[in-house]
Amino acid sequence: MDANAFSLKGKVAWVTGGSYGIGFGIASAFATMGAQIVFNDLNPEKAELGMKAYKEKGIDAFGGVCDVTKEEQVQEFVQKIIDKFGHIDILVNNAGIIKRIPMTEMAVGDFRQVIDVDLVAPFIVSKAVIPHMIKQGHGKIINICSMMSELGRETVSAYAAGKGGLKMLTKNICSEYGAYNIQCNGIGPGYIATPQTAPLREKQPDGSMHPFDQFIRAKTPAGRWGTPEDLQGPAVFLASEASDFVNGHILYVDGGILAYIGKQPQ
Ligand code: NAP
Ligand code: GCO
Repeated sequence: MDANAFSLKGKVAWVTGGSYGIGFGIASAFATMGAQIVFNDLNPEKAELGMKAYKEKGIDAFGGVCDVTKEEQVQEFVQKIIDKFGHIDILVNNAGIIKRIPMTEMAVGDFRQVIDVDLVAPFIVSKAVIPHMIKQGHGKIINICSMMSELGRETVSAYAAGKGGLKMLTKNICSEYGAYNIQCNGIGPGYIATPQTAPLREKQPDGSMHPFDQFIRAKTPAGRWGTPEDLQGPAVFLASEASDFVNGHILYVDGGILAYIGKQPQ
């Protein structure tokens, strides 16, 4: 095996929604492996904060504001990347939202907004980037799926539908563009400690653990929440030449949740 199989030297990697959280963790690992980082955020202040955070880690990232649900903004942002760097080698469709509302109480607009960000946006962004990957003869797309690409739970109907759809979009991009040396895979994180899951980990008024916190620790053989750092190795693998014959695969990085019935009550 080539000793540089995991290197990302000379690659341009766009991580959508990469100002913090999982996206920032993955982008930081890509930078360590030599990639030029590009990221966007919906919110100018957060994009600013992201720039600062990358700088503090010594990463010269190219960042900007782009709403990934808006096709025109995405096309303009892709053109900015091509004008600046000439190519986009790696795309991570990371930007995502969740709304935890019982389905029968959920407004259609809320359902649509989650689907827009978690499923339609990866379609929009991939559709804008793939022609450039075809032209250059290679490309890596990594879609950030979820446990909810495989499992349901109360209050997350829109998110599960979006992430389930994202799993199949991943397989379809593999099917349609694998012939152009484009590999499209997913990463399915388990429960990761980021702002998105902060409400599920909040200490109770009496100082005890959030019931969901206890639940997840019992459902995870590792007995802990994951961190963005836990996703870095798998992401580098799927972004590098080491995975050139891996396509349409969802790599679950979940500490064993999907394999485990859950800790029996003591
Ligand atoms: P997060 O902390 O909520 O960060 C999400 C990022 O996406 C933020 O930077 C957010 O920007 C950005 N974003 C949202 N809507 C956007 C839009 N329309 N255009 C551009 N950027 C947008 O989430 P996270 O926990 O890091 O999760 C990242 C991804 O992993 C998501 O797809 C999530 O569904 C998935 N995931 C998370 C977990 C977990 O346990 N945390 C597990 C499995 C999968 P703003 O801050 O400006 O809103
Ligand atoms: C939830 C959580 C999960 C995680 C993640 C699990 O409310 O159940 O937010 O959805 O974000 O997707 O893989």
